[in-house]
Amino acid sequence: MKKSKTQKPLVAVIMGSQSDWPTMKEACDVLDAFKIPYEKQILSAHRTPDEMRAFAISARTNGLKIIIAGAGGAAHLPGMTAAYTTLPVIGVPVVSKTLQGIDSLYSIVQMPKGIPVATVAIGNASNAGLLAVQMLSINDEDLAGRIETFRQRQSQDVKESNKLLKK
Ligand code: RP5
Repeated sequence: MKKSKTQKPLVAVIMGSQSDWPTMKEACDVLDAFKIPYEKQILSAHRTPDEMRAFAISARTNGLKIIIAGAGGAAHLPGMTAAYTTLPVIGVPVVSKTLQGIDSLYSIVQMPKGIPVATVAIGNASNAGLLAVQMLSINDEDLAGRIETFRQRQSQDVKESNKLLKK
């Protein structure tokens, strides 16, 4: 599957601040590697709450399938976005300056029953990208095959590392 600029985004990568971009870029890198059309933008639950709400409310009708949301500190963006849409939201706790992302993790992972956010490890936006790709592969055999190839290469890399270790 070729990604072209005219393809409608299936995934949205949103983040609370420009300072989250170095982390969230890793999710975009995975989506690029699997040629998934996506959009990205800064949306803050605190600094731009109206824009965040408008985005989340219209996400499904805009053709999006999955939202990856990253934030740090009082990381309310993934949970608030999830409150306004029934699309799956994957939360990325971004490392924070004072509490190293423990605050971000707790803010994102401790959602109340009824409004889930699938939370990845602190700073692991790459896994958020992969999880999104795997969700999309539910209805896409070609994509499922490419994930299988990725997994095989990953296993092969471990085997190669072992060979080097034993030399
Ligand atoms: C959160 O506050 C953002 O997601 C970011 O991780 C954190 C710090 O934001 P900046 O002060 O760097 O803009 O809303």
